[in-house]
Order: sequence, then C-alpha cells, then structure tokens
Amino acid sequence: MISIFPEMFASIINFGITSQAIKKNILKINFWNPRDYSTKKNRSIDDYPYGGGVGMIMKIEPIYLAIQAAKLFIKKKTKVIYLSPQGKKINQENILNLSLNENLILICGRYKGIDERIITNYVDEEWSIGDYILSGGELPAMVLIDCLVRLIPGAIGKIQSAFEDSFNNGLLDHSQFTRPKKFLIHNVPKILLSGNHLKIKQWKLKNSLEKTWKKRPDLLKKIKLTKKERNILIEYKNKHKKNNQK
Ligand code: 4GS
Repeated sequence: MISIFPEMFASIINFGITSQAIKKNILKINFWNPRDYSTKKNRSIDDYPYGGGVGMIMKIEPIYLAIQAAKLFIKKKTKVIYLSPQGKKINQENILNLSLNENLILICGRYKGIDERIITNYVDEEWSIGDYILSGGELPAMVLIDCLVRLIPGAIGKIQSAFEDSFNNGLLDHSQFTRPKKFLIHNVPKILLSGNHLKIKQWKLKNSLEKTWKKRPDLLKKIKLTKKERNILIEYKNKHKKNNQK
C-alpha cells in the first residue's frame, strides 16, 4: 500500500473478515509512505501544478521511490494499481481476475491527483470504484481489499458463500430470511420452511430472476440466461403486466 495516511487502514486491519484474514496469515498489508521518500526537509510530497490551476499535485519522486521500495520488498513481479476516477469502473468480474494476483501494489492518491508520469510509466492498471470524487484513494483501496479478501480460500467460513453471493452468476442474490417465522404480520415465504429442497431451489432461482429484473434490469442485458430462466422471467413479466392493468 502506498499512502500518506496508513493509519486510515485501521478500519479494515482491526475489524471483520479482513482482520481475521490477517490473523490467519492469509492476508498481509504493508505500507510505504511517500513522505518517507520525500527529498524535502519538511517531508512535503505535493507541489503546485505546472501550467497553473487550483489544487496541489502529488510529486513524482516520493511515489516513484515508494513503488521501488515496495517492489524490492516483494521481490516478485507485481502489478501496480492506481485507484482513480479515471480508471475503469470496477465490478465483481474484475475483482475475480485481480484476485488471481498473489501480490498487488496499490497507490492511494490525495489532493488533485498524482503526477501523470507515474501513471504512464509505472502504473499497470487504473481502477475506479465509481463516478464520484473522493478526497483520497485510501477508501477505494480499502474497498478493493475488502472485496479481494473474501475470495481468498479460508477467509470466510464457507467458500460457498463467496460464490453464491450477488453477482457471482450475474444475478442479484435471492431474498434472505431468518427467525422468527412471523414478526408482527410479516411472514417468511412458506416454501422456505417446507424442507422441500427442489421446491426451495426453484423458488430461489425465480426470486433471483424477478429481483434482478425489478431492481437491476441492466444486469440482465449482460448475461446469457438458460431457456428455463428465460421462461421463468417471461411468466413473471406477464403476471406483472396483468397486475398493472387491473
Ligand atoms: C476515486 C474513485 C477517487 C480523486 C482521490 C481526486 C483524490 C480521488 N478513486 N475511485 N483525488 N472514485 N479518487 O475519487 O477511485
């Protein structure tokens, strides 16, 4: 991790799955602070932009030296990633691909960003967590680590859960319920209490498809449905239409 605010990472290091993964020695996060590589007495790492304009830019040298130090420490060929709104918007499929890397070097920018020469010459991939402007790359880096850690074998209780979750088949997860069976007037769908595994499986698929169609129709355009899935959806859409006509 290349960041001038390593303390921010306490929130993933000390809590939840990420903290457990560190304790289990299946995740390790190391820090290189550009300030430690500043050539200035006051440890400054930013400067005014050439050509004028508002805001400060992170200087090339401290980040360059931090990357070199990280690479020297890791010893193996390692991808350098810069988190920025200019990057490709990251999704679960990209995360799955990134999880194939044993090591990653993540650069967290601050201020108006980093000297472009870092990006063109020393960054392998630029990823964004969404179309909005944050004040630093630390939160995006933590988002990325949190997503990646779930895919490390042994990080979550059941490997199944990582793969059955929303998005892993391109559809939203089906609705979930837990005890009690009845709260006030609100009941849990009867099928889920029936113990009929085949019926339950069918219900989950149907629920998943309906939910995706209602809440995230954009996801359906990206995947190829089986004939059975298409028929479930057609039936649901017809029912939906009828109800709307009433
Ligand atoms: C994002 C983002 C971001 C951009 C960092 C302005 C400070 C800031 N990084 N996805 N400089 N969205 N970065 O907003 O990754």
